[in-house]
Amino acid sequence: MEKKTIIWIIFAVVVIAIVVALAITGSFSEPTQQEQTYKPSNVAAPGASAVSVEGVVVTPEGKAARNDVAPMSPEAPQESLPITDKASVPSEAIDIKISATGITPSQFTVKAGAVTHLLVSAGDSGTHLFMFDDPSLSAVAVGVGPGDPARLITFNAPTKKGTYAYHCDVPGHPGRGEVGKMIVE
Ligand SMILES: [Cu+2]
Repeated sequence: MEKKTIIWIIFAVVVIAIVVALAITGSFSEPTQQEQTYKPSNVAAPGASAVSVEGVVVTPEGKAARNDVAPMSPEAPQESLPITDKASVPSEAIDIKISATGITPSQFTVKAGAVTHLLVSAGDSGTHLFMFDDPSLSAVAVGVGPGDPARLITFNAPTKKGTYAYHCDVPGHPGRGEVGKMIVE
């Protein structure tokens, strides 16, 4: 073998070793962050997930809630009990109404990572299911039936800026305009 070839092989092995070492340390440091516990501080509405003083939406165990799990699973941000008295809802909550004519607002803007409250209700006598298109927000979903009072869900907006589309997941409903987008800036 040529000397040059051997040098290249050694170089490649060293690079691979560094990449593997970085990957291992990365995967070991991540769970530690996930395991961090927070002290629940505020609850926007009974039944909804609490928010810590640091502005992290937490599970009852004080772990950071996850937006990318199945809706209503223990790690997910929880939706509130039906809200009959809207006076108690935080003024910054985004009031989302879903009906056969569409979702209002069809667009809203939030700050990256910020605590976000969505107050979801049906604007007609239909059944609707608010959810985001992106799997990274799969846990942030709220179902409302005919005549149901509004429900509130509190979650941390994505830290990644961009546009996150939402829709009503009842078959046929997106086609009649039950869609919209959340802009994270
Ligand atoms: Cu719908």
